[in-house]
Amino acid sequence: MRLSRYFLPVLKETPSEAQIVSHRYMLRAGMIKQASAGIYSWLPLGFKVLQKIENIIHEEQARAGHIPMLMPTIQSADLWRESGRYDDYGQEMLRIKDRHDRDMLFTPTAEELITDIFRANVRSYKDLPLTMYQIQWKFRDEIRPRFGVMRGREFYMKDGYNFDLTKEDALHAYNRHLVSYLRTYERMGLQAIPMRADSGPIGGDNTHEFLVLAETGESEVFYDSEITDLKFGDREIDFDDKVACQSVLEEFTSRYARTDETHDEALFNDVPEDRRRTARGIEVGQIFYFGTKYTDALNAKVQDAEGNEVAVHMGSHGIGVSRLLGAIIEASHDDNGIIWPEGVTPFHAGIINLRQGDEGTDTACDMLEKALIAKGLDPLYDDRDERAGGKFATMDLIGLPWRITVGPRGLKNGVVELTSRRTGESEEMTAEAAVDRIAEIYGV
Ligand code: P5A
Repeated sequence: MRLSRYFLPVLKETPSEAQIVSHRYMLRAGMIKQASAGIYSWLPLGFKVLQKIENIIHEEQARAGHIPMLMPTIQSADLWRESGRYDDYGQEMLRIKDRHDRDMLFTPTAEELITDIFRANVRSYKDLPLTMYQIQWKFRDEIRPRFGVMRGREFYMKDGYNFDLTKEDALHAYNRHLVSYLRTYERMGLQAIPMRADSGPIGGDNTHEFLVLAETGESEVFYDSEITDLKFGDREIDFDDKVACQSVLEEFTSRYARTDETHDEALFNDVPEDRRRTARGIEVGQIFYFGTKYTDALNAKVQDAEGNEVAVHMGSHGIGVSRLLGAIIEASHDDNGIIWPEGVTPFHAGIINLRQGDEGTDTACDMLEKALIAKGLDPLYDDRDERAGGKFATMDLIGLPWRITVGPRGLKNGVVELTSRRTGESEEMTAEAAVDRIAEIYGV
């Protein structure tokens, strides 16, 4: 992509309404624009990162054997009356009337709708286990939407739902989601720590939230510092292996780690004092096992092997997809702007032409751009007729992890400069070597 043809409305001034760094940088880098309180348009750069995040989630869900689908954002109130949550949800639910005066709502979550689909189609234990998920917009009329995409009213969520014959199978689905989420967040360059939490309006006793530690996080968290040494890494796991998934759950949840909703001072005091940490965190996901709460309420039963009608065990599992952009920026930035982890960067590398209009430099940049594209990479070429300082500032702000700088002086010696956004370190090399290095970094 050529920057001269792209839509990147970068702001020079720091927007006064933005109180935290991720919100500031998302506005300044032209990623989002507020449409109304807690509701945003996703401009091309923001949309690109959102899609990268979405793709990682789809790939990891496929790995765990979960099936993608899509449900509507507008739902009838009837199902929610059946489950009893129409009244429970209170003012957070955006209620709408259609032209026939029927009560409708904008979905804050979809346990009822998926259970309705399930009961209409599944009758036998032979069709279980079943886990389906979607990535879809949600609406919660938060009292105080704030911090940009961190606490929106309209937000993008991955929501998955498992249906199992027994509690044991449903707990395996819970563990499978925990493992799959650990992988998902790590691929985005994040450490998200599973912490015991409160289930709120979703229900059930078994629930973990995934928290990214950050000073600007909205949750207060208490944990044993040993937990921050744990990494899932690239270990292979068979998602059908109950014992293997359970042992990952035990590894990642046996140390003390709780949000303020479930914090227990006495238990916390059992952690050696030098390892006790109190901090703040951003909740980027939550998993639940709630048994037969919805299948009982909506009478969703299957026949077991003996022909008995039995209620089905369920859980649901969410990832705050749009919130993740904010969380990643909170975890990875400096004074000059965002530093995208390679896994989610909107463009793989930036090309800066130091002398736009100089024939040799323009040709070298064109060739570099083509060579990167030929490798399957997606570069952003700053071909604007602007001062070098302005180009560097924009590139730093939008946070591409790698930058190739091309100027007449280097070209005279046959080299360009490859710079890491994270370390600031630069290295001179031929354009071919720079392309190879970037291809190697991204594994293409
Ligand atoms: C799990 C999936 C649920 O709704 N039902 C379906 C369950 N869980 S949850 O914890 O309430 O939400 C899942 C994740 O969505 C993100 N999130 C938000 N992101 C931005 N703005 C909001 N207002 C908002 N509310 C929730 C969080 O990351 C949460 O973990």
